[in-house]
Amino acid sequence: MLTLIKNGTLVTEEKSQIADLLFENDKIIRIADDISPDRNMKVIDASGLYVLPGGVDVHVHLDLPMFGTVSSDDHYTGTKAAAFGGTTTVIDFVSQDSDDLVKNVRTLKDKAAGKAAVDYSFHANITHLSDAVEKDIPLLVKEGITSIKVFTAYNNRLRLQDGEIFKVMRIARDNGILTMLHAENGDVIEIMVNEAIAAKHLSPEWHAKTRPSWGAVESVMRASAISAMADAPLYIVHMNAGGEVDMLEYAQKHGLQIYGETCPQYLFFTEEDLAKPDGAKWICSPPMRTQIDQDRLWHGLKNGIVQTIATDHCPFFYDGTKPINYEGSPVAIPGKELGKGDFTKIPNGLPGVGDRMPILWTEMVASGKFTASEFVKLTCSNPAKIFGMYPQKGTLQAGSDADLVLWDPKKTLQYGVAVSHQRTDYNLYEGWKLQGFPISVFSRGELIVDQGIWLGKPGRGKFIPRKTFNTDCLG
Ligand code: DUC
Ligand code: ZN
Ligand code: ZN
Repeated sequence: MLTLIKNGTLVTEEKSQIADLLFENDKIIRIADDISPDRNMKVIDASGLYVLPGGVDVHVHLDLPMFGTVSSDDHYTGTKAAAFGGTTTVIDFVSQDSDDLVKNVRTLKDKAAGKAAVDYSFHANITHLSDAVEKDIPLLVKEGITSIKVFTAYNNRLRLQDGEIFKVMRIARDNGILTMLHAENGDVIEIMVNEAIAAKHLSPEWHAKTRPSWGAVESVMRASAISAMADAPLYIVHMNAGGEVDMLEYAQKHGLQIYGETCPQYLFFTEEDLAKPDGAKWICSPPMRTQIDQDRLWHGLKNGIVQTIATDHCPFFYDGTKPINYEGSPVAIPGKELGKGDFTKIPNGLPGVGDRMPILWTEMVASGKFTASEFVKLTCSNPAKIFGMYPQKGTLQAGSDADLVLWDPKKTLQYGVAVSHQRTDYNLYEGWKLQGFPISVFSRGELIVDQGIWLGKPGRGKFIPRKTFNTDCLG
């Protein structure tokens, strides 16, 4: 089956051009100034529309057990929400539930397979190190998994010691695996949380006060130094503090191969949001910071210091005692109310996978601050390149998957929970006025969202085995 998209403005990380794009079944086969339609082709007139590669969100947590509940989007609802927002590939995380890393991966593959509605992959968390685990890390590559995440926070749960991180990075480097870092200072957090509890400082703003940004800054510096000593590449997830950007820039200036990711919540909100009556909605780890931090993150994005914008999508209901209507049925999942009166019991995480592309388009492209190509670079192509999926994902090229978004730059709307499809009862961007929105979304050539109508199905998404890390991935 051939489909011709005519007269759209095609956007890649390099340029925007009015051109025609032809795809056959699941692959783009030709891009040219003028492709003549023939009678075998379905023709779509995209005059006045942008044609973007499907978004690539390399940081989501679907169906993740936490705080005695579970993140409220599973591999179906989360990938459906992604699609509505113009994202057609997501990367979730495999928890180290046992020391058999391959078994953990296969269990999550089985769980996601019947549910995912867009394509997906996984990173593997390494949260406990032993000789057996060290031997298992290289086996991840055969499973199609070429990135692992380590933590300098969550003492006695997820954290590795510095020497262990050093060892993991060397094994990763030798096997073409990219190490990712959750950068916070676990020791300081533990002390400050205990002190806050003792002093009965239990409201949500204490979540940010007990996780100071200096901990994130020193952790980025420490891990950069470890990556230098291990001669291994490093990717810093969910950057939130201006000082992290400073450290990243310092490391990059010293020739280290270090990449950075931030997320919309760190670009648009501050710790003051936690002090609102419904501040629990903004609780995530790391927390949001200050306007100065936001400004430095934007500077990092604009100047190539920070390479990607993902979401850390990990939604919870604000009030999980009250059902919402989801696909015609009532759904209620315990959420932020679990921590009423005690911030340490509020599930950490926010919705975002469906919000990312529309919110960022409005704030970056419609505002005139970034070009459409810069937007595509940060949300599609750089993530695909760094994580071994390019050019299958993240761009428009002959041979790429036909993951396409027809984006209407003139469409205006008031955004919020009624528009987004994330399975939760609130939206952080409630009432925001948006300019520009995805109207049709194709995943591997299949039209899955059309003018607000859902045409996708659970289980149609495929696991994408990823290539090993390429030191030259960003050229
Ligand atoms: N942070 C969150 O807020 N939730 C899930 C995982 C994470 O790193
Ligand atoms: Zn993290
Ligand atoms: Zn995360």
